Amino acid sequence: MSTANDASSNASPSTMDAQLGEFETLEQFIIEQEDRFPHSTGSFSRLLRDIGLAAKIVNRDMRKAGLIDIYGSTGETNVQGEVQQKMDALAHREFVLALRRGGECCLIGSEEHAEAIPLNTKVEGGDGDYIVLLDPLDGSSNIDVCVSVGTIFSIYRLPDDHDEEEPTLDAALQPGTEQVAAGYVVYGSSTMFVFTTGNGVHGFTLDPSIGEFLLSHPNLTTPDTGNIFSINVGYHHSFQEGLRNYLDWLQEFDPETNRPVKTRYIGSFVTDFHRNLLKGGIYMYPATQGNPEGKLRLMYEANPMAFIAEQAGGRATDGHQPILEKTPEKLHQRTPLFIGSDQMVRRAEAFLQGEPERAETLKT
Ligand code: P6P
Repeated sequence: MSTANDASSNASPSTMDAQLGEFETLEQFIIEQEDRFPHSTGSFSRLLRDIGLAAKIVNRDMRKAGLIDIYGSTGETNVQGEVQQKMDALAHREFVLALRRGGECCLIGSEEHAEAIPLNTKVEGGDGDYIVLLDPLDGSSNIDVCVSVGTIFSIYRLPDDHDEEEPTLDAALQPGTEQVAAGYVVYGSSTMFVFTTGNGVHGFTLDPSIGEFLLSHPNLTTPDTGNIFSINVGYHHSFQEGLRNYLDWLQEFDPETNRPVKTRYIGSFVTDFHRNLLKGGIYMYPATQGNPEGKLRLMYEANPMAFIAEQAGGRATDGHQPILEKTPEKLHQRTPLFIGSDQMVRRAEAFLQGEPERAETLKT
């Protein structure tokens, strides 16, 4: 089975379209993986199918953003107090519809909805064993200026001691280590679906000509170090001293240790994360004056991306503890986030904890 990476570089565009049987579809891959997924009854495969369907619909509408009325804001503010973009509301609606119709999800937590959304899955004859937490469209303020954005999702099992017919929020408030799957969709120069179930990270590229996500990046791993750091340096005045020292270290001139390190920050977490995952790098959103707990949300941004980062050989921390081990208390709680290449995140931690000398044995 080839992947896009194997495709001949001199192939003409017409032959670059998938030939039947040349690539593995997302659905085929998930079904193949089923025997590696505990308690698999096909329900999980159908759940990922539902998420993939919603992503294709969001992708379709996003690619026409300048032609249909989805630029700009709805005039509402979401539970975060942020102006809701029209595309935020559309994406939220598509994912809720797909999950409700699919019947495998019993509870949704969404950035775009203050409360958890129970689905009467059991009552309507579905399996409904899964909980999905999601940021339907991260970075949506970038849509009006044609900058890549993304969807992030996290999947948990409904705990056995919870009412299947009336699941409540506390069933969703599980530490990141309990995730059964996590993934993101990046709507960029191409549209990719990247996910893990704890057996490595796998990337699928959408072939719009057949409407299928095709396996293009099997067993994705991230370099253990890199030469990119992503942070909004505009908040430098409010960074803690250890972080300022780390940023100064990254920008010192020392060719022997591959410094200065480049900065790349486009204000779209999924896109910054995806680039750093493939090339090596670190994304940081620390506590700031405006966001004293950090800006990124634990349950549907930090946790799913931390699961992916760790499965790809990277690392994710709040500066003091692994993201996945944090005990959640609220659906929309925020956390400081340092995520990416293992050696870069470890060095950041050493500086943040006031022990920069601890980093001397680390790769740059
Ligand atoms: P700032 C988008 O709103 C987002 O949640 C992330 O996608 C992005 O990395 C960050 O916020 C940008 O925030 O404060 O740098 O504009």
